[in-house]
Amino acid sequence: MRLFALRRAVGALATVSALALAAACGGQNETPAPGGSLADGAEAPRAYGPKEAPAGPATVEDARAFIDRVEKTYAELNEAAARTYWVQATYINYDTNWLATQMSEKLTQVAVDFANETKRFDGLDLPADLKRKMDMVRAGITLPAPTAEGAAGELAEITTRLSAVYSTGKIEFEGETVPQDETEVLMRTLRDPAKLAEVWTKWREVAKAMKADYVRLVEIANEGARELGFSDVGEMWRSGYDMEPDAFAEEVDRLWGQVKPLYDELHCHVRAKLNERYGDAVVPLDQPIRADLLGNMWAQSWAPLADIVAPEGAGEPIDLDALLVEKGYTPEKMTRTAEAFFASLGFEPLPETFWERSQIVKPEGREVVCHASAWNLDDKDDLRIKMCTKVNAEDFRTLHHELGHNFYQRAYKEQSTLHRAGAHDGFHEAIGDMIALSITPEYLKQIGLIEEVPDADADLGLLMSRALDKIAFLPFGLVVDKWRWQAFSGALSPDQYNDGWWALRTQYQGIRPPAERGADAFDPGSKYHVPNNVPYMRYFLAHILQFQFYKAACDQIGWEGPLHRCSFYGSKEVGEKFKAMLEMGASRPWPEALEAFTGSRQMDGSAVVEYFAPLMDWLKEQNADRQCGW
Ligand code: X8Z
Ligand code: ZN
Repeated sequence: MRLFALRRAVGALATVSALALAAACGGQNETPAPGGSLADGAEAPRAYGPKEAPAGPATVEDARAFIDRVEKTYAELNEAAARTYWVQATYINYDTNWLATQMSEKLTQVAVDFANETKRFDGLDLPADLKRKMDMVRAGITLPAPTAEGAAGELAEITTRLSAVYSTGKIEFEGETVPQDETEVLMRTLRDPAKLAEVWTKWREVAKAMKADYVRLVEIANEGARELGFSDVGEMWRSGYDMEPDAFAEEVDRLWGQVKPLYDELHCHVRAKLNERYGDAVVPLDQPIRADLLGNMWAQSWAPLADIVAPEGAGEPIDLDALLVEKGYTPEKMTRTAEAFFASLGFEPLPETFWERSQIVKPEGREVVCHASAWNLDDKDDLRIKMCTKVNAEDFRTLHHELGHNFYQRAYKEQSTLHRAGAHDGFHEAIGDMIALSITPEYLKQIGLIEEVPDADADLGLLMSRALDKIAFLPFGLVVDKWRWQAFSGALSPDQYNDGWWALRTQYQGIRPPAERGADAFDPGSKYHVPNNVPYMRYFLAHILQFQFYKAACDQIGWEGPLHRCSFYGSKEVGEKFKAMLEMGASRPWPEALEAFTGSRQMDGSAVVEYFAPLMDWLKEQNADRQCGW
């Protein structure tokens, strides 16, 4: 659910930047509420709205007083909102949906009122810091509503409904009712193309019901964006990066250009190996790859294909899935292991309440949002994750990802309310992933998961596994919001939504649906972040940044070997510098935060290229006689 949101927040949904704090990652989340009576939907949300404008032109002092009021309001609202959304996400039912809808409506109204009030200060020559906060208040709402009576309420109902449809969606497969999170397991483990197509297609039946709501959501939120002076919601989303929105769109294309050659080689090799396995009829060599064959519901990570595409003679790849099971890891032990990595860098351990209050495994007997998220419910120390953890390598990495959000949230808690967020949202998504890049064989030996570090011959296998996860993701990370930007701008009309989605999927990822999609399909809705309104370009940026951070950390420890073998586990020196960047939160433009840790003010894909260089050489040899492309 989530509703509106201000965007700088951490991952997830909504809220005002400021508000945003509570949850990271996708969750429903975050945000604040008016003290008390959550259940009283009729209660005057406008109490938090604009005050009467004072007579005469606004002054810098007025602007400062306004921002103080905004920050104070959000600080108050955050906790009740976060607790409301937490309860709803961990126990979805009629009443918690009702509560979340009320909260969402109020928060949207508050945020939109404040955003509109910033117009009083247009044209004033404000100090840079105040100007930046003013921009955050104006542009930081993920889904604004127009001020018209009833609009925020309608939007809140829609977003709550979309979110619930996704998280409670189920399919019938081989006589069983399969919930959303288990459909993901089927896509990872099945190897029969007919069954894969069945699960893939049935999950997308669930999304069809979202289309009408989504069309209306776009209309309402665009109207809200226009009242605030943006051309549409997509432009608002692109304006949260300390640069012009058009420059941001060019920036992501520049970064994609740096890494695309790697994706093209990987695609070519994977298609050839799938062709060997499934034959020409299922995997023709001159066409995009069938999306359901790639080991993931959305073809966003292909890691489960490691055994099919592994370089021959590169030694047995480390099977982390099997090792975790063999060594008796539980979801809690996996979480404690991830925490221990952060502790090894000098971060304080997580509070006891984290262990008491988190949802680490899926509870029995009630509906929950399984998609992983990380929360700070009181903007102080009430840190939690919400996952439906299974004992496997993917969830082990996701636990590091989520704890990265939690440690970031705690690091910037002393900042002023509007600055309690990532330097930009891609930073927030990159922190835990950067740590997880240090899960090298050497590290696995240090923590007792393996006895012997495989020799260098095994490196190609390791790099292939990583590429199936990280390189395969890159174009997907671009496509989700390229599609939403087009939907919000009107470049795609509602009757073109699905074809436009597949045009982008084919153009960037080189994939196609297993069969023709019907006119009523709404395939973007099959991905959590669309019905939950979590902007997605942050993950593309994070997949670039995490390698940039990782390389900087490896430089700091004086690592001289191949980049992919570096682990900075245990380095207090890296920890100190990393903490310094995290503590900045959103207090400075992001290039300053990046510079503080890496020495560079530019996002840069060259660390990705360096990391995968040995694999790139190998892929080029493999592909030399193949016809690549689609
Ligand atoms: O949504 C997430 C996190 C929460 S912020 C689990 N991720 C994206 C996804 O699952 O699609 C992490 C990687 C990309
Ligand atoms: Zn995240």
